[in-house]
Amino acid sequence: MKHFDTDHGLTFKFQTEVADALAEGQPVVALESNVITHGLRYPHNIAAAQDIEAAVRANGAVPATIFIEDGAIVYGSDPQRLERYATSDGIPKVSSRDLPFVLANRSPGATTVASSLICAQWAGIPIFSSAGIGGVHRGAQDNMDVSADLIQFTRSRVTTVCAGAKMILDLPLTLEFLETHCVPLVAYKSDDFPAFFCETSGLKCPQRMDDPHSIARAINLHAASGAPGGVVVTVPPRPEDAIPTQVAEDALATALKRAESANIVGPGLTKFLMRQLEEATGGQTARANAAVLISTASAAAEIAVALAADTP
Ligand code: PSU
Ligand code: MN
Repeated sequence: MKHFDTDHGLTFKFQTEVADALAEGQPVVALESNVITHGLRYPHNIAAAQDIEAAVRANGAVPATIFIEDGAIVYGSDPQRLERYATSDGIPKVSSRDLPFVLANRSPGATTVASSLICAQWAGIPIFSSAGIGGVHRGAQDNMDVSADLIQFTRSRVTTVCAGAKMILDLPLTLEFLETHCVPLVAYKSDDFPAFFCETSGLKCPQRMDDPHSIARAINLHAASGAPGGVVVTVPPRPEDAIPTQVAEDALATALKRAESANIVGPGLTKFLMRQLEEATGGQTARANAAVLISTASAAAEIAVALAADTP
């Protein structure tokens, strides 16, 4: 591990492999840890985290999973840390606004998309991969539940590669929000805005590109334009991993009713709905989730390789 203290009081700890790759300008892909603590169940979460890292490596980049621990931001996993985060019930989900408090308290935390983007930018990692981004929740017209992930895209100059957003969210409103906030959005080798593990969302992405070098060029031009924030790249699920949309919708209808009667709102809602879907589909959604994580991580690594080669 290599330690760095910044003049501003932040502490970074890098796995040697990550520090070396960054120092040499080699491609690195940042990854979130909330999917380990809150996204998937033990032991599937450990297996998925290892498979995601392997997919990044197989496509030529170095994975940097981000953890908050003992007042520091840690880049890169090791077997002990992975086991600890995967088995702990008490490690909280840390979004962007929670970061200063968790760091100040020196308590452990698992990063969401939003907080991972902040941490990635601090370390100079230009690209981040997640399976599903947070979005505008169903019923947001009344409850205003809009993920901080969407706001963070307008602030951090880091590219996010994802499989769109889960159908538990309101996907048309999520797309509207991204448009209003000028977030550059492009589908990789697809026309659709993907609905995570569903076959299709029925919605189109505003842009399509089929070549990682074209995407790298767009990322560099976005930065050169001086516009704030980062590009969002969507990757469709492989057809063999996708779940029929109606199966997921039926399970969700029940899950949403249960969430309402149990008064589950706010940061715990995503996890509650995911667990309900998993039970209702006999584990189908969790298996699809793991598969989608791998296809997004592979695409992120391809784009990271192009970006490392093409960035002026
Ligand atoms: N989407 C998923 N699974 C997840 C999340 C999103 O399919 O676990 C997590 C991600 O870490 C994402 C966060 O950044 O939930 C968004 O939470 P919220 O909607 O509370 O902002
Ligand atoms: Mn929310």
